[in-house]
Amino acid sequence: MVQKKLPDAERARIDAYFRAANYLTVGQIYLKENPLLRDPLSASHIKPRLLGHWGTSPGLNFVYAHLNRAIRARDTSMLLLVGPGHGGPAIVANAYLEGTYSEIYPHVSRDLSGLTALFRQFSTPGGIPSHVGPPTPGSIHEGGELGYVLAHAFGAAFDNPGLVVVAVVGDGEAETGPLEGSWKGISFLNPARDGAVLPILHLNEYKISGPTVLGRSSDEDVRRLLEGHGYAPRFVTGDDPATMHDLFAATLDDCLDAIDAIVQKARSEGVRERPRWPVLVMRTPKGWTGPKEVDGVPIAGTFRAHQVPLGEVRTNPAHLAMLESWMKSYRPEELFDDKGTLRPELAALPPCGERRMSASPHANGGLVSKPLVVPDIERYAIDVPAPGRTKVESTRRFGELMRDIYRENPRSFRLFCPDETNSNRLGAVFEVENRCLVERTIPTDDHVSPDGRVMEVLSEHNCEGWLEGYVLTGRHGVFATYEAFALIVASMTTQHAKWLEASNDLPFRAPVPSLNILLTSTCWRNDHNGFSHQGPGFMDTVLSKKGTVSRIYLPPDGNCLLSVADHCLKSKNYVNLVIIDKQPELQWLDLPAAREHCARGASVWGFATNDGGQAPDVVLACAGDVATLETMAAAAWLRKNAPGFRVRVVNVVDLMSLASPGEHPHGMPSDRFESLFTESAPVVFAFHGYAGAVHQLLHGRANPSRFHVRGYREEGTTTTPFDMVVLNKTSRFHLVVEAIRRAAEPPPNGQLLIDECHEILTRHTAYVREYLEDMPEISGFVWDVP
Ligand SMILES: Cc1ncc(C[n+]2csc(CCOP(=O)(O)OP(=O)(O)O)c2C)c(N)n1
Ligand SMILES: [Mg+2]
Repeated sequence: MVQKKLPDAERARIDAYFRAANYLTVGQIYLKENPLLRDPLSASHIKPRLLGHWGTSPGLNFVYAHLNRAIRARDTSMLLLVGPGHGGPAIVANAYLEGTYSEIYPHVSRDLSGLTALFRQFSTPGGIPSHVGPPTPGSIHEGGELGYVLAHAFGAAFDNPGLVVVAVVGDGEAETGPLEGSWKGISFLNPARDGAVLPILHLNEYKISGPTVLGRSSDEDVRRLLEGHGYAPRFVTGDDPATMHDLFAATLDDCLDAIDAIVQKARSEGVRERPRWPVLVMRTPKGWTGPKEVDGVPIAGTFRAHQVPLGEVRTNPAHLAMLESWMKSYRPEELFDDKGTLRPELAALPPCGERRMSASPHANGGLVSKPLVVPDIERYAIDVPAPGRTKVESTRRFGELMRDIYRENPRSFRLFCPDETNSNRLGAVFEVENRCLVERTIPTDDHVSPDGRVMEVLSEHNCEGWLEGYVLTGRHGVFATYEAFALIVASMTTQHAKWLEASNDLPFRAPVPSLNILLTSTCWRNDHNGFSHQGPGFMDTVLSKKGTVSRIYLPPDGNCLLSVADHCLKSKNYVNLVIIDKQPELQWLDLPAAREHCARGASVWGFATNDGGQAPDVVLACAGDVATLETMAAAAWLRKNAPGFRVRVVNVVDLMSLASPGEHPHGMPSDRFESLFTESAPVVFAFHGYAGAVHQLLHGRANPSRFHVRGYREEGTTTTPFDMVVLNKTSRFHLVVEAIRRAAEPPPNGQLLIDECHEILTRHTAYVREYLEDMPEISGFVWDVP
């Protein structure tokens, strides 16, 4: 049991600071003027709409004041991530008290007019949102969608050896799947080369209107749970601020001492086993220091404190009086001087400069980011002497590129993957890096070490969250995952995209490296698996995000993948989604042609086109590697069987190039769009994902009803590659039939060809069921058109 006491003067100062933060929190929620209550409070001072969360805020203010003390005492570089990000006014209050807020937003000055602006802007139109978010200095974590705070904290700590990342976890948040899974981060945190993560589990006993599991669990059960996760918990419980200041300060010191000891040991002796990292469990009442009872109903310490405890202050004089006395209970006259400026003895409590958590450069990762060194992709280029003749596993070359990126950027690049690095043909990275695991390893393990930087954890939430934390603090990485299971983190990616969208409007936020997601093991070629592994829907999530941040690439082959990867890895502030399968596939373009094609986003493949530069009878368009293969096979079949039929092949690698320029910055202007797709020719479009995505993008283009899109339509099982495209009516023969049917002038033998296609499809179905593999003329297809 820790018993150390703070000196009286220091305790009083911390308490005053805590009161100041609480005062500013309440003021933000309620007031639009009269910030220091120098006039008697009246209904006209109150905002018409009261929007915000009080309940979690005093706990956050308490933690913040104590972290400040510890930072000063120890000269620690600390980052604070707030899981219950709905406590936005608390974190804004602290950034204001530290001066950072006024440095970034000069109109929110450290005086009466600034206080008025601070209060007025909160949760109001044209102001700031109610949650911690991009506008909040010092934050990399919004905490709007609960569950990711620990994953982000570990991502921020990786390769950041001087940093302590404190992560406040709400007890409601602790009920989420992602949070429960993210305690495992310590099994991947190497104290010799990484920073530390100190979770503060805040048991205020409630979520919105009901109790929490851990809030109602005994200390003993909570202790056992956290010990089972590998931590050494310390408890701080109480509701009397004076006692709590002593207890919390001593316990925090104890935690930070434990972290120092772990780090020092690891750095002098090496890492032999997973350390037992501290975790601080804090039990304080929800809505601590706020109204105890309103209209005979208990508030503080209950779920009713979650949002706005006094709802009728504009209309109910009793409520108004309660608000006034509540705010005055913090004794603002002792905290702010005549001008409305924080008194100097309190302004001296937080650390200075970049040690202020609200001014940490790590929370504005673009400031500390160094450009990624990407070797010349020429080294990995696939030799393509003629298109469509040789098969190569495209992702293997990307793995080789990443191997050398690891070499060139040993402390600022990581690959995150749910244990599919090898299966996704990215295994070249193991030539230079091991899998990271800070647990027992045994001789039969393959490339596993506490020093490894290939982050394999079977949790898409952790992979995504770690990468988000890593890039938001300025480093670089890739998340590679099975296409179908990317949907598990569709919501996280959405939140990250929103973060970037909002950051784009904030000049103080320096651009951060992009979030790169590689989807492989795609729906079309999930050979070992089946229907459950066939789902291209993640693309639709990224498609719906703003053009300023979202990018989707469907490289048709390995050299295009290299070109796209080179671009994505060097880019900033985007969510880059790259989709390509890992299986051996025909290669179409040599590297110079691939570079040119990718730069254009979409182009006519002249070698596959026989329209002689004139209006074609049909355009065969494609996006995605398997879609490209089927399209090319359809073009070849038509060239052989209907030589006079003029076919143009258009390949789309940058999906967003299909959009109108007003919708997406990559959108092609109409003249270029029409130079590819013509104004009126029918277009048969073979697509990697669900057809609706292409239709959505084509909205506003000339004559969009001439586009006939074939894509994945929820048909599938464990079957042959060609059977998959047949089941989804996207096979080369389906494309041929569609082309002939849609053409204004079909070939003279059109009906015969259609009959023949149906006959081949019937034969295919019988063949695969009898021989359990694709017909040789299908699997052996190569581009042999003269
Ligand atoms: C994933 C997710 N589900 C639901 C919500 C709605 N929500 C907002 S706050 C809250 C309660 C949070 O409880 P807790 O984490 O204990 O925070 P605190 O008690 O400190 O407010 C909920 C359920 C959310 N923000 N995110
Ligand atoms: Mg709670």
